[in-house]
Amino acid sequence: MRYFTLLLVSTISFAQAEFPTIENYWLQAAPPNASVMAAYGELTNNTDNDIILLDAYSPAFGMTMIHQSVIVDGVAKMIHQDQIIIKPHEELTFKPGSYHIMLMQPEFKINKGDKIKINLIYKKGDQKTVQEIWFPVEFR
Ligand SMILES: [Cu+2]
Repeated sequence: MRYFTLLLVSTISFAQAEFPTIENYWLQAAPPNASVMAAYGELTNNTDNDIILLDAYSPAFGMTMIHQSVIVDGVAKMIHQDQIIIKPHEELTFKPGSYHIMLMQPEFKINKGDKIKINLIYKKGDQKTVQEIWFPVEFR
């Protein structure tokens, strides 16, 4: 009589946060009393899955949005982005005249040389994940 052992291999999967790498990131210094500022950077998805950027939040500002600047019939407009999908091994570039993180209603005076926290918020399944980045304030 033979006895067989049934080996059950259980695969445990869990939602692991996958973030893009961020390079060359900065918050554009503005004149004193500016009510609107913008932040930029290069996000690269080095994973094998889509990364979905939903939103941004900074405690240093009353309101933060992800925008894309476009020119429609010769008029510059900013379009709010509900989400941006970064495909595997592709890059999303935030730069002047294009995608940007729009920062409104600064809570305090923000100077060149400061570092300002911006949380980038991603969609992962039913959950949201947060990537905390400290953006240097620079004149460029
Ligand atoms: Cu904008």
